[in-house]
Amino acid sequence: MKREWLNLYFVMGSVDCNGRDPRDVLQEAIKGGITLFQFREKGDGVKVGVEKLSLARELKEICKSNNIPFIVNDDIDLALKVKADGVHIGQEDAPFSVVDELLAPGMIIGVSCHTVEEAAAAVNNWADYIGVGPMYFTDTKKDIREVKGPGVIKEIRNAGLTVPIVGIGGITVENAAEVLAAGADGVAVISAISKAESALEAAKEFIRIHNIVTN
Ligand code: 3NM
Repeated sequence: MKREWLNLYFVMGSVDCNGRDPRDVLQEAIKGGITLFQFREKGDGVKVGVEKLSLARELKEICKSNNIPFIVNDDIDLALKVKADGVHIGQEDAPFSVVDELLAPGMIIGVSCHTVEEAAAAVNNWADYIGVGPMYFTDTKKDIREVKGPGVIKEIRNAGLTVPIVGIGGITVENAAEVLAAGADGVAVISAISKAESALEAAKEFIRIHNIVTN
């Protein structure tokens, strides 16, 4: 995978869009400049079964026609069915060795990590990138770990790990620069884009900040 794909990683499911159509929100976010998309259908009132599959297919098509890689959260079966570009797994999901065996060759594997130890283990298992969080408090995910801030990313970099990293959890245009300055390649966000008045403008602002901090 390309490290630049992590510049602005938009994560979203049907319940994250304040009642808006997730297809419209994704299309706006793409126009605003997101570089990677993850379908994460989690929380109360989510779609299941054929409805989940059909939404995944539609979002995948939107990504494909815009050359944005499409990642599926946690659901390997779904990822394979829609021919996703990759999967993202948490520490509590299926073990890496199991996931790796099920995936098609070349698929991206991202792993959620919360400590230097978890990051080192993910790297040993050939994770393509890691998501480190929660950077800040968030209401979007109910079972978040302790908020440790961007310092964890600094620790991971200081331990010599060069793995592609995105920070996640409570990231907004106000604090994204700190996460990038700590050594992240990019930020992963849900609500700051999915619930923004304009997903397009929000995404544009994140990209502007990324350009300032990394140039
Ligand atoms: N993972 P928002 S925090 C999906 O800490 C997810 O690993 C987290 O949503 C972690 O951008 C989180 O709205 C929710 O805060 C991110």
